[in-house]
Amino acid sequence: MRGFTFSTVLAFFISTLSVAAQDPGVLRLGSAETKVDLTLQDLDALPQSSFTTSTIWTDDAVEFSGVMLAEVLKEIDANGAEVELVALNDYRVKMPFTVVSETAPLVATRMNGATMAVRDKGPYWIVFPYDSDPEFQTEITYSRSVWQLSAINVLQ
Ligand SMILES: Nc1nc2c(c(=O)[nH]1)N[C@H]1C(S)=C(S)[C@@H](COP(=O)(O)O)O[C@H]1N2
Ligand SMILES: [Mo]
Repeated sequence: MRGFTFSTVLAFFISTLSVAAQDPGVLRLGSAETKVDLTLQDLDALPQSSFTTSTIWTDDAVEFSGVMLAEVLKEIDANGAEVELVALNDYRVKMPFTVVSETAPLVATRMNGATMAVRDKGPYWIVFPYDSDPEFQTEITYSRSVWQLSAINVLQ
């Protein structure tokens, strides 16, 4: 009887967990027309970019590498007024499409060549080349620097 109760409770917890948790390695890309799930393998297959910059989150300058947000958005032919960035903890911020350029921001998949654990702001992190422009050293840009990125939504 006791064994039955324990395994029943265990099975319940396991099924609850698998429903509740989104795989942190999956980046959901969505617009009104399309939804695409991108894995690290998918992101690695897109054109890669990198830059080295200091940040308010790190002691030293670091090299970020990954895929420019502009390149990721091309995957769904995205065009809209705003891009909404969503984190694993449901932190979300909207920014105008005009912020997205060929040089920023980057959907970073690696810091100093290594993938990032969720506890290290990974696996995906929206970063800007902060050192390259005073405009990137502002509260608004910091608020758009979403770590533990889980979804990108294109809004009309
Ligand atoms: N995932 C996630 N990213 C986030 C946030 C957050 O709460 N969760 N806060 C944003 C805001 S509002 C700012 S100003 C910067 C700076 O965060 P920190 O100074 O708390 O490290 O991170 C941004 N990125
Ligand atoms: Mo902020």
